[in-house]
Amino acid sequence: MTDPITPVLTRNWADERAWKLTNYERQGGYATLRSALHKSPDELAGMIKDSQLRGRGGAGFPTGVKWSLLDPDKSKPRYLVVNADESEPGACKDMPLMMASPHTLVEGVIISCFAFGAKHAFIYVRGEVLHVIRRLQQAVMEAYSAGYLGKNILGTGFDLELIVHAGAGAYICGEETALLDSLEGRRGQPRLKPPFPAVAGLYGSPTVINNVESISTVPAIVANGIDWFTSMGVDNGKGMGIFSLSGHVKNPGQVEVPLGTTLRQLLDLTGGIREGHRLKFWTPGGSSSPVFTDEHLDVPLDYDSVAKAGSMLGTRSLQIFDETVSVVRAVSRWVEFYKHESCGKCTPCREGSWWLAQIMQRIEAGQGQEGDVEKLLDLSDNIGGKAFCALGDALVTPVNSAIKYFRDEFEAGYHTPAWELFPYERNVVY
Ligand code: L3W
Repeated sequence: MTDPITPVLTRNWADERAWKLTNYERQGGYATLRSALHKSPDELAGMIKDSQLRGRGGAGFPTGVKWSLLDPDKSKPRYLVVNADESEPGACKDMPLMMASPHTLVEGVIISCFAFGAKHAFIYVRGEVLHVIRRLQQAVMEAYSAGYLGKNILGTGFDLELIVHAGAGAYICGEETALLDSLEGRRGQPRLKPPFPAVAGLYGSPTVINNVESISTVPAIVANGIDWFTSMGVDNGKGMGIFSLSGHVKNPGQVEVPLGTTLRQLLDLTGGIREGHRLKFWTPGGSSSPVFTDEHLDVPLDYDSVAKAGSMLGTRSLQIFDETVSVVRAVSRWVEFYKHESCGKCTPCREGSWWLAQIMQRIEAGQGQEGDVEKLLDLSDNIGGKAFCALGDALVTPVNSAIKYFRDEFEAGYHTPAWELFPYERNVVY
């Protein structure tokens, strides 16, 4: 692999005050918007479809196809909602993107809305990240002052209002329909699909919901063309993506590379596992994805290859754990997280997460009971695919996969606490 680093979205992250409008414009920012507003909306939407850009928020649904599924009835307003509720344990790509380069997202929002005919857009940001909310609000104000937002944008007759909306700190509001409920002022709980938001979304109107990174990629595709974008990545997974590495690596952080790059290559690029230790397990897509091991070091990190290995590519949140970590303890923390974040709407997730957490805690404490592993698997079987939304599947995925690869460690928890098996864990204070 030659020069795999592909700085597109991350290109100006290291620049001084990259987030300021003047600095963004100095780097060519908003030039794409100026040219895009002289193209036809259909041409722009066609470009995104032909680029084969797939959603960067988790599910990987083709972005241009999603736009084309909007209800064609133009009597209702259309909305764009940017899902900036990044809250998955391990996920850290949208927040740095918005901190370093909020105008890339704002420019993407304007071009996208022009392409599919929306006059109102919302960026729904996770409530806990006040610094990101302020940074975005400042960028939006700058864009209004410069005539990129509001009425008659750049004299073209196109109007767009963009609102930054802070959530209240609930993980479930990253699920797109719970996000809509929250945005409408209700308690965030998932809605039944269909109808999909493209038909009946915000206030019952056709709504596109896209992830921050997906929308931020739009200006680059419009500026550089379809061939440029499709020259990166693999079949069915075109372009580049921001991967976050965290945990026991020498250099945690974000790295932007073509889809299909492997963890082995990413570790080579970033300095590898911390000195004197070896990889034990990792997640390809945050805590909602299965636990992978060193068997999976050469799995290309693209949608299809990761699916073949039994996972979703998800948010490309690579959490890396070395041999000092108890897998039981790590999975127990994630299960606790899902129990806390379960919205309570459906029984399998509400009750099941509680039961899973109870069993995980006693195994972690060395007080597991004969048959607990079978109980975990049975419970998982009654939650996965049977919950109202994807949170149920997310909850059981790390449990099932950890048992698959580390069953011995779970069974050792019938008599030995995790912190005795892994002395490093004794120092962990909660
Ligand atoms: C119109 C159809 N639209 C599907 C749309 C649908 C959605 C997208 C994917 O999330 C993972 C999960 C979580 N007409 C359509 C259609 N769509 N068929 O395509 O849909 P789906 O159902 O495959 O996935 P999903 O349930 O939306 C699945 C993760 O995504 N997740 C995402 C969180 C994202 C953030 C973020 O971006 N900041 O927090 C939440 O559940 O892990 O595995 O848009 O409407 N016939």
